[in-house]
Amino acid sequence: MSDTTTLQADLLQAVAAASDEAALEAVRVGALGKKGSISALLATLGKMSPDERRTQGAAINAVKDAVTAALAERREVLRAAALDARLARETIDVTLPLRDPPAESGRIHPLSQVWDELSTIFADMGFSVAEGPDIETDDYNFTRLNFPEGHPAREMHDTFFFNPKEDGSRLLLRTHTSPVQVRTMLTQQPPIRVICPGRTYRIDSDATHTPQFHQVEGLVIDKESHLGHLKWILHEFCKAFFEVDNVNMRFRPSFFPFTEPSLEVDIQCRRDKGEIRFGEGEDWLEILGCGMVHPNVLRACDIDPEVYQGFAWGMGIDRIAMLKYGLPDLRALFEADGRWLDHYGFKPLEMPTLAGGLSS
Ligand code: 2U9
Repeated sequence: MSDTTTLQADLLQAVAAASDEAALEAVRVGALGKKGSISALLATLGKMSPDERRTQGAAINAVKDAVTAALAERREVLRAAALDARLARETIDVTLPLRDPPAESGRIHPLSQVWDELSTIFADMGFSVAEGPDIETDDYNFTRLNFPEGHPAREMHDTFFFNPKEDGSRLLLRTHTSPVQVRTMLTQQPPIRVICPGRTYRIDSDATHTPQFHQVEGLVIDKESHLGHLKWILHEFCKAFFEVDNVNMRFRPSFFPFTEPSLEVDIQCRRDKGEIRFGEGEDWLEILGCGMVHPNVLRACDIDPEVYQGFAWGMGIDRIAMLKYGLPDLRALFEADGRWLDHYGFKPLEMPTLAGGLSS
C-alpha cells in the first residue's frame, strides 16, 4: 500500500473515531494544519521531478479532499449530537401547578345563599317562587296596589322613573316585588301561595341603604286565609331561618296602602359584644312587615273580595342576611371583593336543606 493510501485510511479512521468537536478539530489540525501530516506531504512536492510531482500531487490532493469531506460530514453529525444533548440537559418545566377546581375555590355570595335558604323554607310549606321584570309600569307598581294617583305614599318610595312616553305614561324600576304578586293574581286562580324574591330599587344611598336592594315578599290567597295562618307561617319561617328551636315575635300595628290591617314584626334577640343571638334575650329587632291584603288590591287584580281573602308579607333580604351572618357593612354585599367573598361566602356544593341544615 502507498503512503497516501495508508495516510488516507488512518485519517478517515481518526475522523470516524472523534467523539466530539474538540477531538475532531485535533484530527483536522493534525492533518491539514501547518504542521499536519497532509501539509507535510504537500511540502515534499517541491523537491520532486515534474512527473513525480504530477502523480504525487494528484494523490495527495485526493487524500486532502477525502479527509476534508469526511471532517465536514463528521462535524455535522457531532454538532447535531451536541445540540440534542444540550436540549435534553437544558429543558425547563414551563407548566404551572393546577389551580383548585371551581368547587373548591368558588364561593356562593351570602345573598344567593339566603335566597336559596328562603326558597327551601317556603317550598317546604307548599309555596312556589314567582319572578317578574325589574322595569315595571306605574299601574302594577302603585295603582293596583292601592296607591291612588297623587297619594303621598308614592313619594315615600323615592322611585327611579324613566322618561315619560308620548302618551304621558312612565315606566319605572320597581320599588318593591309586589308587582310580581299583582301579575300572579291576574294570571292564576286562587288558592295562591307564592314567594317573590327579587331586586328592587329606590333613590336612597347611605350606610344602611343602597339604591338597588333585595326583597322577598309572600302572598297567600284562599277562601279562609287569616291572620292566624300568617302568624304561624312567619313564626315557622323565623325558627327555620335563624336555626333556633323557638323565637318570640311581636306584632305592632302599622300602615301600608296594600294591606289592612298592616303590622310590623319584631323578633326577640340578645345583642352581645356586637353579636346578635335569636331565640333568647330581652331586645327586639324589626325584621318584616305584613298584613291582610286590602280589598281594593284584590279587586284591582280581578279577585272577588267577597269570596277570597289573603295575607302578604315583605322583608329585605340584605337586612336578614346581615343579621344572620353577622355582616357588618351593607355596602360590602355589592362590592364584589373576592377576599370578602372568600371570607363570608359559602361552598357551592353545600346546598341548604331543611334536613341537612340550612347553613352548615
Ligand atoms: C300584594 C299585596 C300585598 C307585601 C308587604 C310589607 C308588608 C313590608 C317592607 C319590609 C322591609 C319592604 O324591604 S322592605 O322595606 N315590606 O313591610 N310588604 S306587606 O304586601 C303585598 C304585596 C303584594 C298584591
